[in-house]
Amino acid sequence: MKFDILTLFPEMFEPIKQSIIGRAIKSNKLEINLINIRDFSKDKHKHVDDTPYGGGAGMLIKPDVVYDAYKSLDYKSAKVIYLSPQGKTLNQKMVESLSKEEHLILLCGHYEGIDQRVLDEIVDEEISIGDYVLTGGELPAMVLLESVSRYVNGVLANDSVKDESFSNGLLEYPQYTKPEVFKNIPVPNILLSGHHSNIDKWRRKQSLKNTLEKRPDLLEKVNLTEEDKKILRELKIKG
Ligand code: 21W
Repeated sequence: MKFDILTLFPEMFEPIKQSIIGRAIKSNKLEINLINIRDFSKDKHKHVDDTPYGGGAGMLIKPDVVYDAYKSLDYKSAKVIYLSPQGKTLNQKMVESLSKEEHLILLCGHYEGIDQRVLDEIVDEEISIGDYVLTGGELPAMVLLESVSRYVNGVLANDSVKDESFSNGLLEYPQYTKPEVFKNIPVPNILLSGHHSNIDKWRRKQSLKNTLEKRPDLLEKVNLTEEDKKILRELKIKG
């Protein structure tokens, strides 16, 4: 999978090229290209922004500079994503769906934003990472890059993806390792029993309990079996 990232701050992306993502780049499962929008400036002082028509604070990135940076890419079969506070909030469904794309172009804004005309011309999808204010789209682009890359075949050991929070719509069950007793607290007995179908049942119940206590909103969207519903009724009665 290929990511082209259009940004005024390509250096911000250095750390993410390490670790799991770094390994996936080396084994050619991921290709990440950083494009400095400033390289497409039209003047000798390398300006990329200007004051907004109609007045107001701050500066806007000029449309022609962004357009030329975009046109320098092989954009024909790519999906262009603009990281923006006005976008749809990223969730795991969107992450999984984006991981099926061959080529994403991520456009990061800074300052007060980007001239609307170039956005209307090139952007396919506008995505936010949550309702809080950042100074630019770079951290959101890294969040998207990291979350989507985990779903690209061969980037992660495969079964760590399917078991985790949000993939089945529920929170995870608690996990334990050695020692068997810590501060007088034993590991739940069932986990030492070797009875795998009982362990699976116990874990499902713990997932439901965790979700009911911490994120009850998730229970509305998830597909529950009749057995799940029965367990939830009992958990609600016990309180
Ligand atoms: C913050 C850009 C505020 C624009 C009209 C008149 C990308 C982000 C960002 C930023 C404004 C994301 C204005 C969660 C985020 C991002 C920088 C508002 C002022 N517009 N997800 N005046 N939070 N943030 N513009 O901040 O670029 S995805």
